[in-house]
Amino acid sequence: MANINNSTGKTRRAEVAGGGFAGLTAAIALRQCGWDVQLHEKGSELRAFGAGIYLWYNGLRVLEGVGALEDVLAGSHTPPVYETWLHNKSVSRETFNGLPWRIMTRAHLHDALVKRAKEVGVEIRTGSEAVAADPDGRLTLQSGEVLEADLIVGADGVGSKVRDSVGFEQDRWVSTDGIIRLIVPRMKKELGHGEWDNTIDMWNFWPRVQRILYSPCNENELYLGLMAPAADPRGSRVPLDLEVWVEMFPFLEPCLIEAAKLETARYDKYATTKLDAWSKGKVALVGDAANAMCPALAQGAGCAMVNALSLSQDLERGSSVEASLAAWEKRVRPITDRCQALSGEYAANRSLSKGNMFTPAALESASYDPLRGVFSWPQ
Ligand code: FAD
Ligand code: 5PR
Repeated sequence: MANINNSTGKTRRAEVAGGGFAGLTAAIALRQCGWDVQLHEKGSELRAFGAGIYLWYNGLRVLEGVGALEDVLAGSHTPPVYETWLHNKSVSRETFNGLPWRIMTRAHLHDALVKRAKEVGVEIRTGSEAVAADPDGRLTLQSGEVLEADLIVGADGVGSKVRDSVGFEQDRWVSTDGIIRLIVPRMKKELGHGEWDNTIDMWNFWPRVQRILYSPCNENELYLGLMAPAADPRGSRVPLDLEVWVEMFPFLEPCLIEAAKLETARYDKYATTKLDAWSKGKVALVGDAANAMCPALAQGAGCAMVNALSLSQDLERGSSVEASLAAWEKRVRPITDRCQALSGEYAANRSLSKGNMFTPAALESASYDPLRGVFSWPQ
């Protein structure tokens, strides 16, 4: 299906900067609508950074829409229960009224999207860094090359050069808590008796603030998020300070020993970005470039993917690219804004430690179905 530019008579063309979850989703969705799409990734290869990721119904529906759901479901996991512990006692066991959700490694999700992008004919350029964009529809690369297009998508993450070159008013801040994220072997046998297929969010405020978010990704891989305040030198140390973590979580020792072996571990603080607008002229921003958020509700990638897919829907409906981008932001941004605000509040107040915090408001964005434009799931 060709998607024709009325003034040039040619198939409409999009240049996408960034090969993360947002850029790949946008590229596939546009391509499926008949656009010619070129995706630029500054890295020398397409790969995912980080450890594990949660996707909820919204993200899973996007995957269905872009034709990558089957690949993602194979080799990922839905825990029977999302448990919260406070000082090693269970305070809640949530199942979200049957709302579909899934945990996977980031590499697994990324591989599926890359495979699909290639299948549908997205042209992928690695080692290609975008340095500037122009609302008239131009993307400038580090190499000096200038590309003209009907649409420029800035999906180049929280430090977006596309965004900063165009100039948006922005509000950015960084949190006081941070996290070490790792993938380790499940070690099921060594862990012994316990509901180790569950997600378990283990909070401790005494004698120190330390939390482990235990998240099985599949039979073999476990995603661990080890949280401590940035001001705690031992809790935030990488590679891991094994002693301080085993002391607090002795029952996880077999996994923590594996975690401490990982030399490449990083401690990351949470970044939030809020912009006055998501688009200017023919330039649209998606994902962390537009709305990085705290991870408490595990919705950064989910919202990014919904917004990337929705962009292609509004471009199908609208008259000009500029008008479609404005309509897109008006339609989907309130969902992301509410999610970002609540996620930030939860992170600041460490609210998840209370348990039963996945209220209908907290699950609003997670329950959005971008294919039908409604907040409901099959029950
Ligand atoms: P990125 O993943 O940052 O991708 C940007 C890509 O662009 C990269 O490949 C980069 O190399 C490339 N790039 C950068 N600059 C340029 C340039 N100038 N030119 C070309 N390419 C460029 N979300 C969830 O949905 N579920 C979760 O469970 C979850 N957990 C999280 C846990 C933590 C601790 C954090 C911090 C975030 C979490 N998130 C989660 C949020 C999620 O990780 C992000 O929102 C999501 O990855 C953003 O994707 P993106 O494609 O916008 O950006
Ligand atoms: N949920 C998830 C997550 O990865 C984090 C948080 C909540 C899935 C951070 O790693 O509260 O920070 C959180």
